[in-house]
Amino acid sequence: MKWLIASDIHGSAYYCRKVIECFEREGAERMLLLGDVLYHGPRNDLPRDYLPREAAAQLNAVAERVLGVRGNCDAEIDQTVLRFPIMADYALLCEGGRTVFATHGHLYNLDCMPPLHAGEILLHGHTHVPGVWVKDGIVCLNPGSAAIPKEGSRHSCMTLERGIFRWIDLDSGEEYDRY
Ligand SMILES: [Mn+2]
Repeated sequence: MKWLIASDIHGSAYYCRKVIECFEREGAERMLLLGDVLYHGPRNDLPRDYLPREAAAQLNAVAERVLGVRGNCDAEIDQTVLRFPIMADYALLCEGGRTVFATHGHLYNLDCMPPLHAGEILLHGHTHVPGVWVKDGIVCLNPGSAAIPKEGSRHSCMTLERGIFRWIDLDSGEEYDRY
């Protein structure tokens, strides 16, 4: 099973389209969105082509293959326009024999770890900075932000297949890191 993992689209129709193009190009079976899907949020500048209704329509066109968790910018009203679930604080995947705890990152993160065990994976967005961190043997992975990357990072998403995570640059479509 191949996953496309993206976070923090924040209503950018331009980068939402890039995520879906990456999803199709990579041949992933499911898309996992780690929250902050439609609303830009009061702390962010507007992303490129900030058109939440258009982003919702793009995602709804592939909704039967999309799963989501709730970000701190996702409200009940956002769920009413999206045809896939986004209101849960976390989702658990078992992939390649490993437990993956997928969440937005404002509730669970390196400083507030969920009850995982060494070798398991905490997957979150929220910081808009891609990367890998390890704490007490738990691997914490961040795909970065599709629309509003921070700290000089790229417009980014990730794939997961057979235990391998690959970071993809959404502008070039190229892999730029893996774990
Ligand atoms: Mn965000």
